[in-house]
Formats: sequence, C-alpha cells, structure tokens
Amino acid sequence: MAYNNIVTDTKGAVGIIRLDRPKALNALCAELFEELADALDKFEADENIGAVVLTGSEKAFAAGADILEMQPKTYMDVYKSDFLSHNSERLSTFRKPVIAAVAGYALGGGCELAMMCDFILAADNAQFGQPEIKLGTIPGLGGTQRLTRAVGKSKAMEMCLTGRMMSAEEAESSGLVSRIIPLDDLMDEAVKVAGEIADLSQPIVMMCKESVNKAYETTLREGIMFERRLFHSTFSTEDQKEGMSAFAEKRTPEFKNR
Ligand code: DAK
Repeated sequence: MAYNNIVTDTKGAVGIIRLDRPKALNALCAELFEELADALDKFEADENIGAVVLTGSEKAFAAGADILEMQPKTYMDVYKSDFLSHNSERLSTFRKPVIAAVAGYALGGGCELAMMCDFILAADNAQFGQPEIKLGTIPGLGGTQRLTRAVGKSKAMEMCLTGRMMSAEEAESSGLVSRIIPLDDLMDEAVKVAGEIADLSQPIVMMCKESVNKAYETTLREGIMFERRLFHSTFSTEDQKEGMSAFAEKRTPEFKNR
C-alpha cells in the first residue's frame, strides 16, 4: 500500500512511523488511520522488528481527527459507517511495544493516539489536550477513559470539560508522559530506548506489555494472578534460560526470541 499521510522507516530492529500531513498539522483523516493500521500490520508481522516509535513533526504529533472531514457528517453517516472505528484502534491491539515520541500539539485524537502507545516521551514543546468540547463534541477515541486513568479524575475532567492544553512539564508531573526530552534529541532518544527494548527477548517483552496492560482491565487479585501465570510461563522459554545463564556466567545474553 502506498502511503500519502505517513512515512515509515526502520533503524535496526526499530520500526518508525511518522505522521506526515504537514498542511493539516497531521490531522487524522480516515485515510491516515488506514495507512497507520497497514504499517502496524507490517511491523507486527516482521520478525526483525522488536519495537516501534510513532511520531509526528516538530510542530504537531497530531492536532486531532480531521475536523473538515467530520464537519459535513450527520449522525446517520457516522453511526451507520461506524465512523473511524475500523482502523483507529489498531494501535491498542498491537503486540510489540510502541513508544510515542510527541513534539508540539497532541490534541484530541492526537492525544488519544499517543495514549494508546505503551509510553510517551515528550519533547519540551509538547502540548496535550482534549479540545473536542469546544467543537460541540466529546473525545471519541478513548480520551475520557485513558486520560482519566493516566492523570486521575480531577485533571482529566478539567481538561475534557474546558479543552485546556497541558504543557510537557504538567504532563510529566501528572504521569501522562514518562519523560521530557529536549526537542532536538527526541527522536534519537526514542529510537535508542526502542532499540534497547528490541534487543531483549520479543516474546518476553510482549508478555510484560500484556501484563502491564492487564492492570487497566481487571481487579488487582486477577491481575496479580495473570502476572504470576505469565511469570511462570517465561520459564518455558529458551530466552529465560539464556538470560539467567548469561547473568550467572557474567556475559551478555543472546536472546533468540524463543
Ligand atoms: N483538522 C483539520 N485541519 C486542521 C486541524 C484538524 N484537527 N488542526 C489544524 N488544522 C489545519 C488548519 O485548518 C490549518 O489549515 P489551513 O488553514 O492552513 O489550510 C492548518 O492545519 C494549520 O492550523 P492553524 O492555522 O490553526 O495553526 P495554529 O498554529 O494557528 O493553531 C492549533 C494550531 C492546533 C491550536 C489549531 O490548528 C487547532 O486548534 N486545531 C484543532 C484542534 C482540535 O480541535 N482537535 C480536536 C479535533 S476532534 C474517533 C476517533 C478520533 C476522534 C473522534 C472519534 N472515533 C474512533 C469514533 C477525534 C476527534 C478529534 O480529535
């Protein structure tokens, strides 16, 4: 599939997806979501890729769903076509780690897309927000749910009800992003971290991601049991044998993804 709205690249075992619709600050049109889903399918199927970085431009990660695409649609249009549902959540089912490298605006669907990634590295100029309320609508790609889980009810409620933007500093102090990186270093750092993850055992990394995500979906006791079962199952892998043997033998492990 030829891409008009994204650019993909690889650096070693890291897949890179750059949102690339500069004229509209990377607004997320239906075609962009389709391309993103296609790129994720390809990286997921590629055994040489161990982690992915999703990024945008220095000015905008993404300024939300494409308002001009939505503007003429009626309720029947969006309900009957299940507007934007088909490809927009592909990230949330992607099994390998995805780091969002966010610079500039991450608004509406852009903020929601970043929150679907496993963690967010923010440039110092990043701004996060859910401004849909100002358009007479509400977040539609998980913003009311993921933002609330990330930063708590009070801050999420304020942001969703007012549309106020959050700076990188505020996003870090409230737990929305894992770290702030100087803008010029953002991609190098994101690719470096993704590379470190990609050098680990892919199946164990996937299990770890699954287990952390379980914390959002279940009771503490069930989550701990899920983690315990996965922990035990790592002992059935060659990579656990290799990892622990390498430690005992004071050498670097060579994981085989088995
Ligand atoms: N859609 C379409 N075009 C956009 C856009 C957007 N979201 N954001 C910016 N643009 C376009 C502008 O129209 C402008 O185009 P031209 O006039 O040059 O042709 C160009 O990008 C540059 O924008 P500005 O001139 O406005 O640039 P500024 O630096 O002055 O302002 C801004 C930057 C980000 C503050 C401003 O552009 C802005 O407020 N943008 C809109 C932000 C916003 O309201 N985002 C929320 C959109 S609603 C769902 C999935 C997803 C969603 C819903 C459902 N399902 C799965 C069901 C998501 C919904 C949303 O995100």
